[in-house]
Amino acid sequence: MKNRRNFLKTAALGAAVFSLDSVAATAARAQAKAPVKGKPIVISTWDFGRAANEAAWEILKKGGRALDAVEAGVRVPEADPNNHTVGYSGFPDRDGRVTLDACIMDEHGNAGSVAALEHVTHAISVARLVMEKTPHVMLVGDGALQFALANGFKKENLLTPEAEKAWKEWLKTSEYKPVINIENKSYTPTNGATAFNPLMLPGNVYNHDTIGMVAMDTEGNLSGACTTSGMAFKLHGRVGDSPIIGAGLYVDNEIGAATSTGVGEEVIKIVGSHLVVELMRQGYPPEKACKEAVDRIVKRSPSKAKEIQVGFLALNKKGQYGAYCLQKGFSYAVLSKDVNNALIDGKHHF
Ligand code: SD4
Repeated sequence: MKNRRNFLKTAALGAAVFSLDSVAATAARAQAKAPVKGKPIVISTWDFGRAANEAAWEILKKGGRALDAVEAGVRVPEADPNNHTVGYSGFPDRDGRVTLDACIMDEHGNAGSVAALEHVTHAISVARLVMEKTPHVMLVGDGALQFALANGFKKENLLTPEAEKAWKEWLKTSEYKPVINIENKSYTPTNGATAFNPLMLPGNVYNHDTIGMVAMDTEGNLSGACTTSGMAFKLHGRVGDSPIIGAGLYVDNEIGAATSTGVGEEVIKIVGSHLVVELMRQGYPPEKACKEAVDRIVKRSPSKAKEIQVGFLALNKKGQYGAYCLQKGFSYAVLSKDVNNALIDGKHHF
């Protein structure tokens, strides 16, 4: 009797799982078949996403591959000496070392990533080579550097005088409190992070944040890229969400793509970008999927969520896009035949 009850219970559970699976599969099939309006399209985080989108568009408009577009796109902020949160001239860690995190995914679900990479501006291109030339997904630290050098990248000094000055200023207090909306020049942190605010240093060049970019090409294929110097003055060896497949970026060519920006620790804990894509698989539109991921962070740590920024950005297979973030101030840039590289304010939880 007991065995029969157990059998029935297991069978019922199996049926429930099966039906959930088939709901998701049916929704995915419907999404994959739906006509795509407005492709090609590229979307990316923050206001510097606009310059990055322009570079991506050069490839997309000629019918090029989304993968090439996202790589070319994010290389723009990586090389920008005025951008202190991505690539060259990124803020260093607390030991004065600039360490970069980046990852990339293509339409086949291939993935490549580097973490804590030093001395190479274009971390995204190294990540792409990891994807294309090795049997691995992720290389870190000195191994990533050696791989880059063996593949023709030149060793550079990424620490610019401005970034070094900001680091030395920070050393006076050595207080590690991430500043919300580092791109928002008028923002005054509520978490007491007043002892060092890079935005207040002379020249006010200390703006912006991680770039995450997702794109769909004329073939309807999706790819994504994410690259950053991570949290300013982090512990040496700290890795954020940006190079972690599923956290800072995820692409499923049947469903959609998502990327994130903000305090990576919170994104990693909910495997944020993968969560957004899986929610889209279940039929959530992009903005709603991003909102659900943000809500998950709030639910996990309500008091911390008030003090930090996290933003998600998503594009589905139908060419629909959306974003959601914790705090006011997150913006994203959209470029397609119909949208002229508009900078859009992400809706926010608080
Ligand atoms: C990180 N998500 O390293 C990145 C950096 C970022 O606001 O977006 N900072 O956690």
